[in-house]
Amino acid sequence: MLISSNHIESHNEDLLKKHQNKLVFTASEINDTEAIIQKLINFQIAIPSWALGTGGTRFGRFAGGGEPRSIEEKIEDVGLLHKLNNASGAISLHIPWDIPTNYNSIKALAAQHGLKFDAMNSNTFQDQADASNSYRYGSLQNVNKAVRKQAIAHNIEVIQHGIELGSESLTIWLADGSNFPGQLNFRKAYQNTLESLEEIYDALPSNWKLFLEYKCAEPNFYSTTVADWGQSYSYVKKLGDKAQTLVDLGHHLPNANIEQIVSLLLMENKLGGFHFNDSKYGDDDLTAGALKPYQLFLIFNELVEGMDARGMNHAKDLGWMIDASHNIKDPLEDLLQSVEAIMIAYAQALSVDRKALEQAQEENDVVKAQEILQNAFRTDVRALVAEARLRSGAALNPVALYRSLQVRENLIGERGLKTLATGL
Ligand code: LRH
Ligand code: MN
Repeated sequence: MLISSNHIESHNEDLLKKHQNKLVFTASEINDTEAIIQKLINFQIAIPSWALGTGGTRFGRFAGGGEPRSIEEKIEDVGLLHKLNNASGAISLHIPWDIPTNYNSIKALAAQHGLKFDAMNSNTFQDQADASNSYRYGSLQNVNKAVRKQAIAHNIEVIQHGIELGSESLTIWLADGSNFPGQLNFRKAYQNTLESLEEIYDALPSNWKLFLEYKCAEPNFYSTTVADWGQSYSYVKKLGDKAQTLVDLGHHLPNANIEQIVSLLLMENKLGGFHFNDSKYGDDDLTAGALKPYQLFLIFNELVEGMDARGMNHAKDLGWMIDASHNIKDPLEDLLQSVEAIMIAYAQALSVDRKALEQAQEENDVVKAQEILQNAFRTDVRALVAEARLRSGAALNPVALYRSLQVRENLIGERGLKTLATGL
């Protein structure tokens, strides 16, 4: 299904008056709205290829219908999102869930939808049917050298796919760890993992980055070999400048101060990027900003402060990706909501009066500092995010247009009810 510019224009016409009134009011409340709108226009969030179908849990999966059956249909679905919000200009592939067979036709199709290929993701947490070795007891940490070699070879193969598609980064998330005390020698597991990562690092092209994603638990429930920011940092520090840490918001122990972790990794120039989502209990992979919008704002507040302190380009110098799984929502509506929540948090962080905040902090005026931050969080910036879409030819209200055009119904018509997308 294709969404035309006419669809967008007639949708926007109906909403324009109300939008312009809100924009005028918002511009009267916030300084530098033009600069903020321009930054929002430049800000692109990569969509995970593994989150375009209905995910499930071990207790069940409730398919929604019209799911993409191939990498081509996944690119079309991300193209739909990008047409609606002009903020989803990249797709992040997961190998072997999305092995590109014909690089040129895949690249041409992506370009047709205005999409780039963001970080490639390897998978050494599932055994492939044709694999000679199992990852049952881990991959890069495994006591068995043959298993480690197989996992290293897979990551190098993923880099090759990425080079062909124009990607410039590899995300490695390792399920490796243990379920019981005594099962693993932590020192040897660390050493095996480091030596294996060094071989993968040496295979990176000069302009590539390696993002090492940490996670506190699942699928291992006693130890995880890259369990937190400190362990990921210790690996990427040893590997070299092309290696950085990836922060998945759902991968922390309860009550972790993620915004402080972000601030430190930025200072160390070891922050590579994000997997945005939200959670209440574990790695719930729910819609970004759905449960903890203030935390998402505080993370972007540290990002804007830390990136400006280093003169970094907000849009280009970090990997902005969503990593979610949709059990009951329409995957495309869920992703539109996540992009919106991320854009709102970024716009709120850009509207913080930094000079006043710095002065309040220098004077230990704790109340004033909180007032400044919460004023930004409590300011409705949605008109700025919508204006950025309007100026870049997208929809003022993407979810509303998605529904009024009956996109899901059309996809079900094209693909059927029982289609199953690869991924989570
Ligand atoms: C692990 C993770 C990782 C992906 C997977 C799909 O929980 O966040 O980023 O490889 O989800
Ligand atoms: Mn992730």
